[in-house]
Amino acid sequence: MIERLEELQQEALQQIEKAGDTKELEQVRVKYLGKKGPITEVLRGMGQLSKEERPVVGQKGNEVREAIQERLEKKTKMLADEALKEKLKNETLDVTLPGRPVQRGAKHPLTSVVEEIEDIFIGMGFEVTEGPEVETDYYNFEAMNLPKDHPARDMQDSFYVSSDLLMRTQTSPVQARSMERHQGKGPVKIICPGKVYRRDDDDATHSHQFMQIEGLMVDENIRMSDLKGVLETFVKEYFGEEREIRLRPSYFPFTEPSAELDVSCGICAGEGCRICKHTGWIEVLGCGMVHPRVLEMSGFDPEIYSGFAFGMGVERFSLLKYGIDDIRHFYTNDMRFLKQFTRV
Ligand code: 2NL
Repeated sequence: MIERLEELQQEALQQIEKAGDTKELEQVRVKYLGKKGPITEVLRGMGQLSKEERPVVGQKGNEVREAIQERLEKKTKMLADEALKEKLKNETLDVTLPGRPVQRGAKHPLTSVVEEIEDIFIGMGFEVTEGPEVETDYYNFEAMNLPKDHPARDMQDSFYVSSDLLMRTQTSPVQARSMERHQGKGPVKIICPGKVYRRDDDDATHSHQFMQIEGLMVDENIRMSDLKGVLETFVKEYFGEEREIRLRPSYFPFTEPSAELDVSCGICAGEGCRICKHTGWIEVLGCGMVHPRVLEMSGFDPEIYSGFAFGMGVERFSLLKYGIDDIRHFYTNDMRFLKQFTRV
């Protein structure tokens, strides 16, 4: 029996040696150490042995079992080590390889200009207010003193979503909503930046979508001189202290009187050049005293309150500041264009 046990040990150890993976090792373990294995079977025959022989064979059985067990554990560990080494080898990282460059984002040139203009007006005590881009006919037109038959309300000129809803054509509705919230009590001192939409064929100077900033100041005793002072401060901060302004009479349905604001040309300093079309002046925004009907419709008594308002296209300010030649650059998302503004 001792010999048979030694034979089994040899066999088992050889098979452990040959095993290539943990699955094969497990098969060897079940085969030799399992309850139905040959070692158990040999030891079951111990009943026929004499009292003296029994402990000797029993001990041998245990030794064989332990030897197999020990070898199994060693081999298992060895296989695990090998697997780990292989895994690490496949995952080695060459830290000397050059890294992939990180793409840096940049502010869109329109965003920079909007933020800069906002900051100037915030400095004069204005608050920034925003509102929906899809507006009702009432806020977009009616509240701005544009009656139903007004040519500016032509279906051909705006993007209608339904008979009563359209993409706002200016940011004025934000101001009308704000005045309503004030419930007839001043002061109202806000600027409203945002996207506006008009049905227009796109070209170098027109876009069916553009950025507008409108401003509104309503209180008792607001006069044209307040309008002029605020806009002059704005122009000098944005374009430079040396620039002059000029107001020219104009017409808007929502202001009376209305005016266009011109800035002296920064290229020729008023001498006349290509940029100012030889006039010495560049038109930058429209403005005026808020029409009494507009004040009234939004809940302000025009006998007590008065106000001024203005509106400007942001693209124009950006074109002038950065010398961009085509408004379409702002919306075509050409990386070669956008990358030029990484440090602005
Ligand atoms: C332009 C001219 C303008 C206004 C916008 C306005 C707003 C209210 C009341 C009265 Cl709530 N007026 N906005 C006034 C004058 C001109 O925009 O050429 N924009 C691009």
